[in-house]
Amino acid sequence: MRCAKVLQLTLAVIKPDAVAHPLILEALHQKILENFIIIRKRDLVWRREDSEKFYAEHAGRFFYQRLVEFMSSGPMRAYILARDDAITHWRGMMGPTKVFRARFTSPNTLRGQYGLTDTRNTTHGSDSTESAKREIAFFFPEFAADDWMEREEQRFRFGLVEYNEQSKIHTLQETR
Ligand code: 3AN
Repeated sequence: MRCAKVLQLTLAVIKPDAVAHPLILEALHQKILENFIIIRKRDLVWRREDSEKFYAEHAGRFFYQRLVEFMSSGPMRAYILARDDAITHWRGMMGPTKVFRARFTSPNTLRGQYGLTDTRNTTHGSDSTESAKREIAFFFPEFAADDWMEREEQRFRFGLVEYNEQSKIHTLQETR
């Protein structure tokens, strides 16, 4: 994938409802591959405290307990994704938060296709550059996003990017 515009990073998560189904997980991974450079990928399980911390802004809302329990109920997969306008692009692919609305108004989105309920809605995506930075640090504490933008962004934009079938991420082909 070659891109003339500056690459933006976003955090994408495949939630436990989708990771529980290998075929859905694979379909989502393929959709991501068709649209993004995959910078990092991590499979993980949250403790309840992780879930509470991540969704602290929703504390007190009627769906909070349900959300916190669900997000720590099983394995999920997080990605750092890159492309131009990555945040908006991934959120567009996800579709509306509410699955029944998504099915009706945006049936081709990921939530429209695979979402189960408003809580178990398949994917998460950062909604701004600030939240992308915070959320990338939450899932990938060792990843220095500012350094990546400074040192790697142009190399990924103009270099030869290849997909590694084993690690399921993109890497730069070394130039000799
Ligand atoms: P989004 O994930 O689309 O950015 P947010 O940030 O408003 O949506 O909500 C975070 C998560 O909280 C959603 N992904 C969903 O799992 C859950 N959630 C939001 N609104 C509702 C709702 N009305 N009922 C149940 N769960 C909800």
